[in-house]
Amino acid sequence: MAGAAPVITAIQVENVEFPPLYTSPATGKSYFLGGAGERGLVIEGNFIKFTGIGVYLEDKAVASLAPKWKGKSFEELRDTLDFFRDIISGPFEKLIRGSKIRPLSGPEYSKKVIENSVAHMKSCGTYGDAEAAAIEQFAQAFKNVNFPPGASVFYRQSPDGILGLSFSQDGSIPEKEAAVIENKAVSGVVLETMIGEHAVSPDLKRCLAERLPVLLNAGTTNFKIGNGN
Ligand code: HCC
Repeated sequence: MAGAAPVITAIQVENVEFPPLYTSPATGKSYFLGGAGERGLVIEGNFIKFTGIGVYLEDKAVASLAPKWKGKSFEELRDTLDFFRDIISGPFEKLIRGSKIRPLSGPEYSKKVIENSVAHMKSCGTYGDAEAAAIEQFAQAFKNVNFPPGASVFYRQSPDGILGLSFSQDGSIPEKEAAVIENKAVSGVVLETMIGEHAVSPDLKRCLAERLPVLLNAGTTNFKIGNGN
């Protein structure tokens, strides 16, 4: 039975704020903020934060994940790859927002995402000609993009193997997607590189493992928006 409406809050990652809910003008669907975290790199011994990544899930993700994962502790979820794999490949849409903390060009940013994505697909034998073509389409979409601090890429990963890309100068979702890539392996691999086995943001994994139990245990997506206090 469903309990009280769970409170869902925004998350601040440095200068980037992730709102608790989005309704996409491109799909008309509503998504809630599962978690957010930083992606940094160690440069000359210093950890530099480059991007904030927010993972939004279509409301029906709660019903999909609850049977297997409700009642599990934060630590258990955080340390269970299978939990993250169910988020990555579950039958619901994901909307992933990558926002810049520091300025990056589109090619600089996409090069890193592509390196990790191709390495993952090669390691599990899913990288063939179709995937190479899809990755080329991905690279092209970023070619003329520039990301000042606060600018975002939105990845819409649909469960039928489509990856929609859109760009905005802030945290708003554009009306129109800049590219639509139809490839099952490529559609899921971006989120895999963020929260899978070799995740670029352990901070994001921790955040998902902390927040999702509250929603899974409540068993409803009748959210109440909170202010984090
Ligand atoms: C991924 C997904 C996201 C990122 C990544 C790999 C990301 C990129 C940050 O790296 C970044 C930082 C410094 C650079 C270029 C990109 O958020 O010079 O699989």
